[in-house]
Amino acid sequence: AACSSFRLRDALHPLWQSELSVSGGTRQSPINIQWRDSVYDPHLKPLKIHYDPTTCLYIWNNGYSFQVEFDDSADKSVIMGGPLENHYRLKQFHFHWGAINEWGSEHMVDSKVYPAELHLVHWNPVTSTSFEEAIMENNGLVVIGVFLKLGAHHAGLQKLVDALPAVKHKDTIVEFDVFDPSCLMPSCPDYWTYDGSLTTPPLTESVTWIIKKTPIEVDQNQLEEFRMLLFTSAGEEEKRMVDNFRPLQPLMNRTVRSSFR
Ligand code: SG7
Ligand code: ZN
Repeated sequence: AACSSFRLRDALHPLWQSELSVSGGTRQSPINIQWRDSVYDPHLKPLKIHYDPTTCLYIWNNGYSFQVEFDDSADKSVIMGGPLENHYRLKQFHFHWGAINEWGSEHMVDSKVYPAELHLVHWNPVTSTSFEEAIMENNGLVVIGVFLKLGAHHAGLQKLVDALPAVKHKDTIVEFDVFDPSCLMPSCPDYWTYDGSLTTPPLTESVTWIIKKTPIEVDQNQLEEFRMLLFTSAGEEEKRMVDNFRPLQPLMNRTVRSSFR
């Protein structure tokens, strides 16, 4: 029931009206990960994350989500290992969430939806000279997805939540230094990986997705603070920033690999 209702709402949502005209590709995201159809790959290495907290720059409301941006001018905050052939630089992270706890994540696992999903966006500095270039390149980007579920208060997330009132309106931006996003990573190393796309325009099929199996826990108040943000600029009629996720896309001819049995 939740499924059919959010499909309808998505089709009506201003964020996605432009998408109705985008023709379908062959490796679009997000997807429903069917646990039993995923294939264990013993060659998948553990993902290594080295984030330098001093590369964190600022937080902004871009009218889709709130986003934390990093200095990516050198190999300071990088990931490697996992399914990757070289290191990738952290550019930004952002979240997708629902108006209520029953939906909000972009990916699903066995049709289970989480109330929110964190995306850490990285680019390949070996095959591209900039993030903008990497967006257009096959496997130019790696996005790590982490599900958020309702549970205990998350102390690491709270530093972010405390900054949100300052970026309530679209196109507002404030400094946000010295933050290590690895505090938002679940301790369990298990993940799924598949070839996909950006989930917002330009929807380019340039993303290696790494979806962590285990969610992190956040409390109700923290999710409510996400829902206080606005899609709209100061002076406009207020529209709450909620339901900023793309609907599921067909798996087509793809295999989801797992790092775990
Ligand atoms: C959000 O998701 C923003 C976008 C991001 C997009 O709308 O974070 O970032 C910027 C720079 O506007 O697009 C190219 C890019 O990172 C899609 O990212 S996602 O596929 O991980 N959801
Ligand atoms: Zn995203």
